[in-house]
Amino acid sequence: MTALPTNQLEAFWLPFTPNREFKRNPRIVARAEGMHYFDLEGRKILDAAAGLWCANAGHCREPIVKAIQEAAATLDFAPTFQFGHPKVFEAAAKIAALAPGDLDHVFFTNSGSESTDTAVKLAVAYHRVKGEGTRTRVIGRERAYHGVGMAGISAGGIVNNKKWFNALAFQADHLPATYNRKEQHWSKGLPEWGAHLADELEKLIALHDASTIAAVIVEPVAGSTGVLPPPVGYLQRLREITAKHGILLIFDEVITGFGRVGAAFAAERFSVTPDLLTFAKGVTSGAAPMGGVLVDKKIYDAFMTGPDHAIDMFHGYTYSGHPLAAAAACATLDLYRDEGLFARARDLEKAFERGVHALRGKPHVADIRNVGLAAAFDLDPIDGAPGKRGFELMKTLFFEKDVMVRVAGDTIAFSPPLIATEGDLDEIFGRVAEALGAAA
Ligand code: PXG
Ligand code: PLP
Repeated sequence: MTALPTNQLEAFWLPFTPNREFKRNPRIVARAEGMHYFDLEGRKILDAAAGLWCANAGHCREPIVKAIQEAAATLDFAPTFQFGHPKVFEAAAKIAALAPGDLDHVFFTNSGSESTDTAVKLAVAYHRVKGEGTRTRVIGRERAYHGVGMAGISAGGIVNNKKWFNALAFQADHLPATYNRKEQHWSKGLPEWGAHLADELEKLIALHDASTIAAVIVEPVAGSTGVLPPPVGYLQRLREITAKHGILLIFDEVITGFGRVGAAFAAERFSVTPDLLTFAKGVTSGAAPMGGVLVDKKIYDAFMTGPDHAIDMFHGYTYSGHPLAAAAACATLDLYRDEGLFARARDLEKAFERGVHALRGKPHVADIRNVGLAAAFDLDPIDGAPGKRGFELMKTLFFEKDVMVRVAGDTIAFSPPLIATEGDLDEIFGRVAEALGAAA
């Protein structure tokens, strides 16, 4: 097959995509292996995005494929409401073993969005079972992405994801974004400027009172809005302030988890342990849908107090801990360990940093940021057409330079699989440099 039947293109409404434009000249991938996608005609495309921040182990890795095949043939589905199956316990134990501090328990979901909903519900419910039912407010941050569920759009900080749904969302307040181009221009890794922005939390607490606040949720590194690493000391300060006021701290590690920042979690890399930690994507290297929330022991224990026959938390998804996803997670986590991929990401970080910052000075490149194996650059917007320059560059890279990147407005993001070689990184940034040059 060299093209999709045109009568099939219409039915699928692609998420977060301009559908009419897409369907005029679709970007279709049909196969994947290691660092590459292949289109319908077999054209090889270098994956500089791990798909969508997912395939940290690379694509179609044999141990993961085999685990899913075996699971499908052994136990297709089993409920986790009132029943269990071996792989879901194994997966939870492996994930908890990777997590810092007392993050000892895992509540499974199927996506990052469900993980946000779950974490927020657990936070509010925790305060209630502790006798502090007035703590219901959630504090998010400007420029945050926590998915598209109701908790995600309420706590999130992206206007286009919120504005049509305000009537449905819950009331949340927001910390200021940590990015400031004037103060942080061209910084590599964590910017020096900005730790004081965590003190804005004290102002929100003074405004609302701690007794009304359940949790603060942040991405340790904001991903979707352009890879915004936290200022040095910022996360530590958020941790101190939340602890002082009895507010739970939630890290959304849907992107930063499982090696993306050169450690199992950003919590480990930055030595700050939250009370709840959400994950998805890399837990299965994207090979099966799975997400979840790592829960501190004190929170879990607080729910284990009712009568023996009574349900301790009224929450869960039919597919929480699905056998295929659980098998994929176990195989993925073993692969990360056996190939030392988190350490590999850390080792590659400097070469990756050099590669992306070499784009400084190319036409229209306005700023560049990086941490771990995540990086992004902003392009100057075209007057009157914000997002167009980024969109066109993404298409040029895909169709003419055989590279897949992620675009968000006029920002281009990179998050290659952690199996990338320095040669792969040279290829990626070399081809991007060519495309930028041509766009001048
Ligand atoms: N939290 C964070 C921090 C995320 O990055 C979600 C929650 C939601 O996960 P689900 O599985 O419901 O999509 C995400 C997802 C991008 C991009 O362009 C990022 C995500 C998803 C799609 C695109 O950066 N992150
Ligand atoms: N809608 C209906 C009618 C259902 O029966 C269920 C689950 O049983 C759901 C929604 C929720 O689906 P899920 O558990 O996959 O989130």
